[in-house]
Amino acid sequence: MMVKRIVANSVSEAMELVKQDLGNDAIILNTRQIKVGGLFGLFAQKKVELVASVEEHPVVKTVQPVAPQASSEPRPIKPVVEKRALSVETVSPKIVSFASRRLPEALCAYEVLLAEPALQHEAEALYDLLVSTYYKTNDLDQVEQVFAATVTDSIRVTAATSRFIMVTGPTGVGKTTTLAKLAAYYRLTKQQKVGLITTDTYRISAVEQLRTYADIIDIPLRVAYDLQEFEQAKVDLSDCDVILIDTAGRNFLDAGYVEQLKKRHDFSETDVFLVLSLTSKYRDLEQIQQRFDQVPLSGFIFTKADETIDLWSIYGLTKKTQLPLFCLTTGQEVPEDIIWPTSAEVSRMIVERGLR
Ligand SMILES: Nc1nc2c(ncn2[C@@H]2O[C@H](COP(=O)(O)OP(=O)(O)OP(=O)(O)O)[C@@H](O)[C@H]2O)c(=O)[nH]1
Ligand SMILES: [Mg+2]
Repeated sequence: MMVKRIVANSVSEAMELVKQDLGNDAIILNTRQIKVGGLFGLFAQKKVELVASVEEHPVVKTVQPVAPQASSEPRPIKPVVEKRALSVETVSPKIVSFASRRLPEALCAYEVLLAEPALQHEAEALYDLLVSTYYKTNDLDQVEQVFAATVTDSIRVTAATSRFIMVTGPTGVGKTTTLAKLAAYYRLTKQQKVGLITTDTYRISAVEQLRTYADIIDIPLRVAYDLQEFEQAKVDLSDCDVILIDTAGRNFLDAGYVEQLKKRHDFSETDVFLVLSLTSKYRDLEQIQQRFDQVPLSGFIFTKADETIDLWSIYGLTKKTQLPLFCLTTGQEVPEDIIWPTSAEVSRMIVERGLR
């Protein structure tokens, strides 16, 4: 491997020199800003030092037939191997690898991000974006901005537009707690008439948990043990502006139940949000999303953002499913630990947490 150190006025100028000297196959091992010249640290010029390498392949030259010499013995024709001069300092290269490709060392903070399971389908495109932006601008702040803007473009957010809001999702992710936060938001902040229905009657404590919140917020709660009672509960709450429905995750994994529910409830007037915990592994979340896809989903609620620094599942799942984000929950406190970020805000959270 031939390694070369180049000092130039800018990264783009250095890149051009690398291309000229080592060709298009050269790999950038390291870049850094250096100061050249000056006296006692004064008047030094800012330069860019770039270290690049290329695999050394012998260059085989076509050899012209040699005219026969005076001697009678014919000379064997040998290929001439031209060795390229190694007019460089030997350096110990710092390589940041991403799969078979390398990121410039200045971008090493992104290496962890690109290895994220939630980014696996996008990693190559994001890699190209990072490297080209870095070499174009030589400015890490701009790289971060362009990266965040790409993430922003992929995340849609939505407001709930229907009178019925139903939460579904696996056990223990925070469905009931989130529903209580939503109830408080619509009742106290938006001053709307709110009703609660729970169809999660598998555990006594589940009903009691919601009843406690309903009492504190001072809103009516109906408990529906079957689909008939569910229909009656809707009639009872017909004067409410918003009706929030808690469910038991297991019901939505039962195809028979979902078929019956679809016959008795008009989903076109319901926003169904899949509640997922950000503490779960991305691959598990992908599977859960597919299993809960039996009713038309309006979007995601992601919970427990306070318990992880890794928010990439939001990006991965919203991009993959094209479903929007409704809200994020950030702690156990009802009603305060819930936010409705814009696409830009949530992408900033994702990128900043990933890079710090
Ligand atoms: N740290 C943290 N904990 C949360 C958050 N949301 C809910 N929890 C906690 O998660 C636990 C489960 O919350 P629940 O609301 O009962 O979850 P669920 O999905 O209704 O659970 P099941 O009804 O049993 O399926 C409780 O201890 C909540 O306080 C959150 O945003 N952050
Ligand atoms: Mg619950």
